[in-house]
Amino acid sequence: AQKATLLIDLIGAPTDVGAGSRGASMGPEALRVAGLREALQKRGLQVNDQGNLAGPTNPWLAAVNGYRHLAEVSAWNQSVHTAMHTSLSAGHLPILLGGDHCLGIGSVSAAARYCRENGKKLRVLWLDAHTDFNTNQLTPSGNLHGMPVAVLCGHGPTELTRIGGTTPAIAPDVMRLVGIRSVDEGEKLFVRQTALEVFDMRYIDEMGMQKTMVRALAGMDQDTHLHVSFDVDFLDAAIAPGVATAVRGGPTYREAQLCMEMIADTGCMRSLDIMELNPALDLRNGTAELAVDLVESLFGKSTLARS
Ligand code: NNH
Ligand code: MN
Ligand code: MN
Ligand code: MN
Repeated sequence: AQKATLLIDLIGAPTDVGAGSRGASMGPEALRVAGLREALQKRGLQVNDQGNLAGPTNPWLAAVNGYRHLAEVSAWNQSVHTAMHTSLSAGHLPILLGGDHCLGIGSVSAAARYCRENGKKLRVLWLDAHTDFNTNQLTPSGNLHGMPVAVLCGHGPTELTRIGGTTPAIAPDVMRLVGIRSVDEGEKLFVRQTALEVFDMRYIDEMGMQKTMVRALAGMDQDTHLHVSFDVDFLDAAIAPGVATAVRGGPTYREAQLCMEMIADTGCMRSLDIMELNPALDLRNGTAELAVDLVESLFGKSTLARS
């Protein structure tokens, strides 16, 4: 019932300024070409494509003080934060079309601020091969797309940690990371010290995706705002080549579908990021089409459900 009245805002953020390879800047257009708007409309949703946000170009410079392109990453995240927060405040469901995953800072902080202002509980599902929990001390690359979870938890440069209005933007216990299989050496210790709730591939292999998602979604109720941050490299490298940091051993097509279907079943998802899609590395836009297919499941498309 709530679905019929939901208005979806598509917000494009065409940048790769936080990544280690160029190309995620083309992600928003590839998702549009793959039919994202039409797929959502077919689910009975109203969709308003806001077009793309503007921001600085990628200067492609070396890291300074352990960060690449900090000023540019900050500018892009400010506009993402404002656009997502404006959409949420209008009662819409924003979908951020990335863009690299550094933009999760602006996006999740907007969801957190909206929850604070409206007395809602926040849950964040971080679907990713990586924990994205590096700091400038720990990072092997200086790329800020490897740091958004740490920044959101208050670990990072103030120009990024304060974007949501409070520092930290979120408590670590609202986060659930699913699909993890690539964590840098220093990052591992920090993840353990922080007691982040991580469902890595070992866990998924042993328990299955069904039990994994029951756990990751446990404790939510009708006052919970669920934000899903979907890094497309969550998916197994063999089915999703269109990402810069593909890692083998990820969720299969069926496991990913089940994950999305179980999120849909909660009825709690109120904001979504689709991140790190890199059309320069994709094959005939197939990874974009796969992402759209999975997003349909996130919005309730399953075999026998009302089409
Ligand atoms: N952990 C690596 C780094 O910090 C890679 C991060 N890349 C990602 N994260 N794509 O999702 O540089
Ligand atoms: Mn990521
Ligand atoms: Mn990743
Ligand atoms: Mn990534």
